[in-house]
Amino acid sequence: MFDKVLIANRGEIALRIQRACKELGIATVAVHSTADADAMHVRLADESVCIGPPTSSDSYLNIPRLLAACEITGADAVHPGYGFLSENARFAEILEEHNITFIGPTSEHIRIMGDKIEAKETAKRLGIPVVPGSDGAVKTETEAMKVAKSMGFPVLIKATAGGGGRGMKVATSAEDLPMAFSTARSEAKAAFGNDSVYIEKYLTKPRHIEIQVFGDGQGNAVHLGERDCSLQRRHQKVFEEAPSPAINAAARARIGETVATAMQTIKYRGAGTVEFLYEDGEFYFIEMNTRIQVEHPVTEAITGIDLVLEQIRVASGAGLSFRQEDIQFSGHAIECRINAENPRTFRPSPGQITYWHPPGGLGIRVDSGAYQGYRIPPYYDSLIGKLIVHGKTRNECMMRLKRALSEFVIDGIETTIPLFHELVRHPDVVNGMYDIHWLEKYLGKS
Ligand code: MV4
Repeated sequence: MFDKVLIANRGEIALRIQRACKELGIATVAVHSTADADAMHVRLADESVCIGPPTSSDSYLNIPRLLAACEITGADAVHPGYGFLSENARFAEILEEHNITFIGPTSEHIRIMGDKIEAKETAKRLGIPVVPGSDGAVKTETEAMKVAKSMGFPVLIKATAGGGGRGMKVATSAEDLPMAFSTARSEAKAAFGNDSVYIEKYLTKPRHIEIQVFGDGQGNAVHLGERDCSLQRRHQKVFEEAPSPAINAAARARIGETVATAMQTIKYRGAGTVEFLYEDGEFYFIEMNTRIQVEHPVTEAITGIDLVLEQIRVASGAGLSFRQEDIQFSGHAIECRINAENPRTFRPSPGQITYWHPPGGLGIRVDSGAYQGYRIPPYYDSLIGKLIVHGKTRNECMMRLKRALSEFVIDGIETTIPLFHELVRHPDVVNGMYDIHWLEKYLGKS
């Protein structure tokens, strides 16, 4: 096992990773920007290194500075968390070149999944169902028109280097296509420095359902069920739950086994998430994330497995501590992302938390780096905490969530808590009847 892990991240996930390290008896190194000197992840770490100014590119994204922090502290592994350098294949490669373990998949798997065409081709070859679409990149408008007409409108033009919803354009009809195609290309070029695009049949009312996977890098791999993350705004997830209200045990086992088998074939290592759109009873692969995700605690709640601890174990070569048949799904879990934002406009609301009272009691978990008196800096994402609630049934989980939300007090800044009070009372949310467009429609109406 590692002696010392450097955590190349901030906020609640840095704390989450520290907790796993502590339980494994591993010393922790926090890195931070000057804006995060008072952050909880710095206070609780065994050691800390200031790596630069607030701007992420000069601190949390700065590879030379992170390497220097590893060298100074003698860390033998790095956990990247989510965001920042977590899906940077070059970072993983550089660490390995310096004999520091990257706690994550191989740089090659990160690279493949970062290229959305390669990811989709890989998925298809492995027997994972994919969205009908072009065979790879589409280079000309003529070709785009041919592909679109053969599968029928509407179609969606996606950036090969995109992901997470950036660089997509819908074409409703043949008249729309030339404009959508050229806009998609120029936006892709501007955003990613790469104008490669591909085309898919546009699914109009899907749910976003993702499968959590785990591999040991030796050909053993399992699935840990799904999370339904359909409630999103501008590609930011807001509310996630497991299991999905839309699928049954048979559908779960079928897609889960397909994905687990695929991960065995490629000898995937560590935690991964395979994202699907789910419409009319069918799953369609869209992308794979090669990192731990924000919403991983809902899977932890229903499986009892510590996913971050397992990432560290696997990276150290200890292997998976469970087999597929050991995984039992129990009850229902929901996560609400508490952002420092106005709950209607979503305008960020950085500043000092003058009062902080998190909820407690059976089935409640709060993952947060915030505390009373903490000043939320304006430089990073506005996630200040996650409320994760577990219950025996979805109904018990919802009742418990309402209760927990009513206990949660955060003063001094605006938060998204009032939005959750509304959502847990809306019949469509109560009944699990929502798709990926539901939340934006709701916010537009109210
Ligand atoms: C789609 C789609 C409909 N049809 N692909 C957006 C994020 C990126 N991961 C893929 N996305 C979508 N791909 C086809 N063929 C609709 C979306 C989409 C979406 C997906 C998941 C969650 C929220 C979304 C919001 C808008 C669009």
